[in-house]
Amino acid sequence: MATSSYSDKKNMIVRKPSKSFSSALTTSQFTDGEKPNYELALIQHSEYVNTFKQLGLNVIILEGEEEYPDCCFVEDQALIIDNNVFFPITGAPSRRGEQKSIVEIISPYMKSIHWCQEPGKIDGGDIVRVGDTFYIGQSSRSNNYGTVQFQDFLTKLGYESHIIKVPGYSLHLTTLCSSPTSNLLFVPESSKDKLIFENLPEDVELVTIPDNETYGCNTIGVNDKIIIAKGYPTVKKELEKRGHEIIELDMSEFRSVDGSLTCLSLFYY
Ligand code: CIR
Repeated sequence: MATSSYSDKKNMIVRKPSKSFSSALTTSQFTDGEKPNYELALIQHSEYVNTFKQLGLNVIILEGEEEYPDCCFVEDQALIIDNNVFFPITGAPSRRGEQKSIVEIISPYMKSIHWCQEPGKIDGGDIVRVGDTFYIGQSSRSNNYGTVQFQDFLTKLGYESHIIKVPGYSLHLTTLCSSPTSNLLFVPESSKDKLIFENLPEDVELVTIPDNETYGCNTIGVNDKIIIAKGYPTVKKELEKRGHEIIELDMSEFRSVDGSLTCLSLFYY
């Protein structure tokens, strides 16, 4: 999840794809509209989980909920910062029921609990943390009321944050960029001038990636390794050039329904 820092990932919550996964919402941003395969998604999901387990994380695995085809994308349902949680009202009404089980499982571990208020809407997929600066995307899923409420929550926690417009061709901010370490930010070439990262910390290097590798810009840094989606050679090369060890995961089934690496997890410590 894009709100935890590079070093504070110890515990993780994931949810298996549900049997209805092939009906998940999609803009077909990355595909020609083909439906994902549930069985293959389950295999890819278990590889994802095993990777984090091998990296030393304690992983809580929730079962898929059939009435919610998008329920494996837990990132959208809770915005956790230093074990304080802001529960959003997700932008897609069909996904709101997914939150109940997440609230139950996470709340006991949190220092404080906050709730988004109507008419605010915000998805976890619109938050990108770069070091200790947060960028909050306004997108088709996250409106002004929601992003301002979340910004207020961050301010109370002592963090600087900036609202950033997500271009209409992208579902979320995390669909376009990620910060795998506290001083790297990956952005696709043609989105570079559209995403205005105000006050980007001086030690952050912005790495541009060719547009045909946009999906690969979503990465996760954890315990000295960087997890990337399989099939994005420039992303891989740019990270290896900087001395990082890479783990590649096949994400084909999640990609077809706009789901990236970060979308499948929530982290806390
Ligand atoms: C949706 O449209 O809500 C899902 N199919 C994809 C959600 C991806 N989540 C994320 O980027 N955090």
